[in-house]
Amino acid sequence: AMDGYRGFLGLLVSALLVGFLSVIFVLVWVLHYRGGLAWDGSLLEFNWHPVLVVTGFVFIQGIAIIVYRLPWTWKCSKLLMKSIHAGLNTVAAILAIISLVAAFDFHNTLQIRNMYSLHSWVGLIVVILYFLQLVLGFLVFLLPFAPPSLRAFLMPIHVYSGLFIFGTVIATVLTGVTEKLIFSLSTYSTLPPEGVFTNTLGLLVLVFGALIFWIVTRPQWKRPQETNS
Ligand code: ASC
Repeated sequence: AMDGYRGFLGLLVSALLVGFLSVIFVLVWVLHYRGGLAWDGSLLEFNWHPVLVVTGFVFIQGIAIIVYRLPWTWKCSKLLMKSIHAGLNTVAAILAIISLVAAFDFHNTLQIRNMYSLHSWVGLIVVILYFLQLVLGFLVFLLPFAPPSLRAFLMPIHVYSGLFIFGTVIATVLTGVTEKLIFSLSTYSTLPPEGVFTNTLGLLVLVFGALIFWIVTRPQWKRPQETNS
């Protein structure tokens, strides 16, 4: 049991480190290489898009997925843990919406067409799915009205949908980073420092996803089942 706990802590610290580094990397990317941040319809407003996506939709969603796995929370009430899970996902959802506003607002100001790329299609679909998942999870699992039979039926679907959404977000980040580098870095094909740096950001996000996926799929690290929850 102690061994399992150590293994858990090692992976948790690694995930937090890689997630934190991803946020640092996206900030350095936009602040150092892409001119900074502003809310004025320019490219600097667009820069909020990757920052908010990596911070909220990747990092905060990843933590929200594994909150039930933290052993020191197992004595906390299920309702408290569900509230933290829902709360973190709500913060991530709000940041995701603001990130979309930044991208659309920038397009509209510069009269760039919206919703033509695969990145935009998959990205919009995954934000809509995330909101449906959030509202359904709130109604069924957090509010006290749903019968246990409905909860039991929907739980595997909620778990599957959550991991599918998280994986799709990471895939969408990789297409978005690629798009942005091809649009804005004319020397991308010569492997300049910004290309290496931003490719590394993409790898960090992928590794963060791999760590969260590993942690959440270990049956021995699940919160022990309450007899009545
Ligand atoms: C809940 C809750 C659980 C699951 C379970 C579904 O709301 O606290 O542990 O749903 O009842 O089988």
